Amino acid sequence: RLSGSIKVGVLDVPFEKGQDKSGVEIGPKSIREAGLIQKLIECCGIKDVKDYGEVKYLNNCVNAQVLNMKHYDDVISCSRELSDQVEKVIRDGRICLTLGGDHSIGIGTIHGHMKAKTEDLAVLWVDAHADLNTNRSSQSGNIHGMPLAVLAKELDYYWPPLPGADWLKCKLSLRNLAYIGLRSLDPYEHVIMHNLGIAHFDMFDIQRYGIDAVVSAALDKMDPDHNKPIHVSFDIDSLDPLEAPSTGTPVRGGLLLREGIHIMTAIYKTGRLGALDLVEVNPKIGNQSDVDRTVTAAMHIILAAFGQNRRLVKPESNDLIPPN
Ligand code: 4U7
Ligand code: MN
Ligand code: MN
Ligand code: MN
Repeated sequence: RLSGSIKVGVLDVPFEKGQDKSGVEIGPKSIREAGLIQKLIECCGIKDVKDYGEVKYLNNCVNAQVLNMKHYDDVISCSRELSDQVEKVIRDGRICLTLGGDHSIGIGTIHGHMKAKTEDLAVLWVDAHADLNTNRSSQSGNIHGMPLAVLAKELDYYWPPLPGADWLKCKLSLRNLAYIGLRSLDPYEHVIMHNLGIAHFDMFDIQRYGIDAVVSAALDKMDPDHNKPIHVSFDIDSLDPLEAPSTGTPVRGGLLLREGIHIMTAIYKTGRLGALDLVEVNPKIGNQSDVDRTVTAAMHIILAAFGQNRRLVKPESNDLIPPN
């Protein structure tokens, strides 16, 4: 089994300040309590899972403010610490699994991954949203809608000076980015996406071509030579709200869990997954059954990324005789 030799490091980021709703900070705890680490061992056959615990940060730029970026000082302080932690996990020879928290944490995880390996990462962003707003295009001021614009080399020029962000040195080339699951873009995000030619596969593409063809095409676009380390940032709101209701910005008409699992299985099979973020699970939204459904969906997504096999395989022995 391939996954036997994989080493994993798990990092919690109970961070909520990239958006307005309370509860997303307990997302990591809810996924852990559903048995994450044990399942990685039992369902994926991973022998080496190391728990790196919670990312804690000090707000070390309390006075820093940027127009239309809510809680900028907290986001930038947390991102910096997270970037260092992710770098450490990957330098330890592990695939870094980061549990959010809201999607502003993508700034820190991708930056840390680039520091540990190379700026030439392939990034797959699975989301209902593009998270490509700058402070000027954003209609909400919520930074969880901005992480890719913060990281993008090609958008550097659109930003005012960002105080306390001198550490943010690595930048992502948007040619290395592909989206799956998009269905709610702000007008300016769609303009940028088309002007810069960013690879994106929306729900229409999935319906028309099927999820298997869409993941292959996404992999080809973001990594034509199939040799880059892969970073997957999975926003649980990419799934249909019937599959994952407990999230802050649900959009109907989304991915089936089955499709989400297929994406992650395809990524696993590349053997090049370097880091996975699972974000935006909010256990304070909906009733207990909504929360359970959302958390188990997140679990299936994670386990597929680490090699859980859901195919029916031929039993090894014929000894089992059906009961009369
Ligand atoms: B998420 C939004 F306006 N685009 O910028 C914004 F629609 O990480 C939503 O993908 C962002 O969940 C959603 O606030 C951020 C809005
Ligand atoms: Mn997102
Ligand atoms: Mn989203
Ligand atoms: Mn388009």
